[in-house]
Amino acid sequence: MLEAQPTSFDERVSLLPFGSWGAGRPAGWFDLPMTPAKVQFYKDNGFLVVEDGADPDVLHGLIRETVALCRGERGPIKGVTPANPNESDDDVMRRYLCIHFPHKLSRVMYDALSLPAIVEVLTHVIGPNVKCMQSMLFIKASGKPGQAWHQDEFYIPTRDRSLTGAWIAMDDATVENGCLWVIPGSHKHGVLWPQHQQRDPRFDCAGEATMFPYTDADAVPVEVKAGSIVFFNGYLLHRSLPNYAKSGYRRALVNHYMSAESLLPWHWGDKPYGSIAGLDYRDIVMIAGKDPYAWKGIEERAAAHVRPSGEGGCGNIERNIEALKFRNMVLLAEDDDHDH
Ligand SMILES: O=C(O)CCC(=O)C(=O)O
Repeated sequence: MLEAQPTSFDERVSLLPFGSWGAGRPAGWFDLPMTPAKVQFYKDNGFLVVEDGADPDVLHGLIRETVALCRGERGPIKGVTPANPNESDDDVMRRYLCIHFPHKLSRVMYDALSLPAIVEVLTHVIGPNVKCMQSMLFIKASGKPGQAWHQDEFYIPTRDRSLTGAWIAMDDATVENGCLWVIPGSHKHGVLWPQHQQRDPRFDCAGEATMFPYTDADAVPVEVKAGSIVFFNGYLLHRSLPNYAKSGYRRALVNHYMSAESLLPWHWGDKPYGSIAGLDYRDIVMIAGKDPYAWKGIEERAAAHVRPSGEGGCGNIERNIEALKFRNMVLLAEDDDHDH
């Protein structure tokens, strides 16, 4: 468990919930529809927030599904121990920091990939044809660590720099409970900064971006109300700090998207392609427009799994293969049971 109190916030930052807002919403907090000025804000800063992007029904559904996934009630998840009936939802949720690919098992999480607010923003900042390749469910109970500075394109390499995250806040996310922090404008260099292995106990991620021309003082907290959606560019430097609150969670469903025109050379280690230029991860969900590569079909390349502690980042090939094998093994065993 981490210490209850943070030690490294600088004096600019209030620990009172939404203390960073000052007199009102900071720049970049918007309603829909999108306008050229909002798109420009995103281009200049690399992020924006849409308040009420997920309505209360959607939020309740996501929270219900989070409990069901953690209890093992939506099917096999590598790393999830099915809960026994006398365990409380809290006891079960506290076991997991992050579950990758929840949309593979939960219809509600799958539907949340294409919430109207997400489609509206992404078709403005990416283009008319948008695909999703990943979802991650952060549960982050009180005491759980954050994620060190990183850029998502370091992990999910698009060919046209179109990677965009949509981070759906399921609880109010505050400085105290470990909201996102971003360095506005840091995406504009178009550079992927090298990663080093970090051992800071505040962070789960093993890797941390280095050598970038900013300091922590350039970062701003992105405190948002539950139901807000934070959109951020795949080159934007961002991190989160631990959940220092005495109780509760900082839950968020984070989905990643890109332009459907770009191939995606991601998780390809198990595929004997001739040239790196042809690599294209096809375990995708189209959320807007047309898929120019529909003729390739869709492949099953990943299964839901718990992110092992200390192995941050947006997944890796070994974990995906293990998760798929685990899921297939459980499903086969269940089939056998039914046959006998
Ligand atoms: O939600 C968090 O704590 C970190 C999320 C993140 O870094 C990401 O989605 O890339």
